[in-house]
Amino acid sequence: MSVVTSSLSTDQEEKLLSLFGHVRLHLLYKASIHGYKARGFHDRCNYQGPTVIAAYNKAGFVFGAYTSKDYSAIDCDVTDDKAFLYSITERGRGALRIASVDGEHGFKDGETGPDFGALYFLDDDKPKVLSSPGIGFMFNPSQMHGDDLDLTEFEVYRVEELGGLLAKPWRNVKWTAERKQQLMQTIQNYKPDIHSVSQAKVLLVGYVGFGKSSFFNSINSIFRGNMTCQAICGVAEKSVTNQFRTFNIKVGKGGKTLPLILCDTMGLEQTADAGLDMEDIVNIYKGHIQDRYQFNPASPLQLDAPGYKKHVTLKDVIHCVVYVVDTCSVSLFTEKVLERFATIRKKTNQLGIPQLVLMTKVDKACPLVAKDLRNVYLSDYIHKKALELSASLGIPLSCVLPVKNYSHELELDLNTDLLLLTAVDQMLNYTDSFFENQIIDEKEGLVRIIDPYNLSQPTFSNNNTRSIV
Ligand SMILES: Nc1nc2c(ncn2[C@@H]2O[C@H](COP(=O)(O)OP(=O)(O)OP(=O)(O)O)[C@@H](O)[C@H]2O)c(=O)[nH]1
Ligand SMILES: [Mg+2]
Repeated sequence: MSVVTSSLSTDQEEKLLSLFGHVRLHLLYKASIHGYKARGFHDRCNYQGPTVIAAYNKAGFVFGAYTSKDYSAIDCDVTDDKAFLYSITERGRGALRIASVDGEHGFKDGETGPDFGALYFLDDDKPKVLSSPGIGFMFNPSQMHGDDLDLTEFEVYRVEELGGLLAKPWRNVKWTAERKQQLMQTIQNYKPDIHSVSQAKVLLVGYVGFGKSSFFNSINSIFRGNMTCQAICGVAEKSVTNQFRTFNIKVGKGGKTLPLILCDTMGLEQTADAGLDMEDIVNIYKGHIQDRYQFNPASPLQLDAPGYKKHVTLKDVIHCVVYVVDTCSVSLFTEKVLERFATIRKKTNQLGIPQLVLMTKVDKACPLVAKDLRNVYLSDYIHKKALELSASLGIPLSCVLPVKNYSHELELDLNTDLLLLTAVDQMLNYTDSFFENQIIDEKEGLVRIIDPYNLSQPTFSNNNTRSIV
């Protein structure tokens, strides 16, 4: 998903949020990117539920309109007793809020730009506002927009209720140092059931900027005991990671290597010719792509290319796939994004690879969680997002793991570590399921093992162990 960022300053955002209860704003439409066109506005903002407009002018005003009703362009007058106009200035201490004159005036829902009567935006598909105080809403024009009707930017946000805290957590976590030690030991002692494989190979897949590289860095930091940044992270229009990386993790500096390899990939993108390609994903799954392979979105790795690893064994293939999703983006998934996930899931299912979902940035998504990470399974909002994600990706809720990655901290934090380690523990459990699925036939102490990739001939072992050579 390409990164379209809000033009609201922190101060402006705070003032705008003060007009509501406990809400989050999701940017749906930004005219400087999507065009000052009524059509573009309706394509992105229709049927989105409650929305708020933020129009900017050179005079330094941010002003607009809130409606609790859908835009739908069906040419009718919409009544809305919750609609209001507002204005924010640098100088003003708070936000000016104007309710409608009759207490129920909303907007005219046609194919034009948003028309609240007193304020009519994107007039004639131009960066302009028509101001007619008295039609539905009454205000002083110099207070509303400083008499400057030319727009420098125009944005529409979905307004999403955050809710409060649930009476009971939907998952139990022991927030103790003992539990952290226990998880670290379990992870260090992990041993795959198949003798020829010594490390679980877990692949992180997700859209640009969702937190894949940060997850590896966070796990690496926990086992190192201090902050690390081996994988490059950041925010950019295109994927910051453009190589395939298979990361080993050591316990302490130069210590024992964990029985886990975290594989970081380039991010997925909306356009077909950009970001990680489906063919490359399959090649990664099958173990054909080597560490540090430089992705080329225009052309997936060919069979005869130098980076292509022809001879692979079960230790080279991916044993567990983790879809990394930014919690803040869950309700903004487009049809295209969902289709892309469905295609990847179908292929992953065909190859019999277990799948989990890592829901990152829970701290950014919910202020109650930002305040205290232990609210993660109590936050109504995070619970709703987990349910929404599970439904839209078609993955059971039990496979959805909310985490907060390290992003700006200088020191480790117990609660952050506990969520991250719980996620890794679950990845190893799922990896076991992958290995267990290799066994299809047991008789008289003989264990027959197959692999979905036909990497080696099915073998028989008569020593009562599950082993493959
Ligand atoms: N607050 C917060 N920020 C996060 C979290 N995870 C990642 N970030 C930030 O999000 C941005 C993107 O993170 P990356 O780890 O680079 O994302 P990525 O999925 O590897 O992105 P690409 O390599 O570009 O595909 C960085 O600025 C991170 O610091 C999180 O859990 N909480
Ligand atoms: Mg990355």
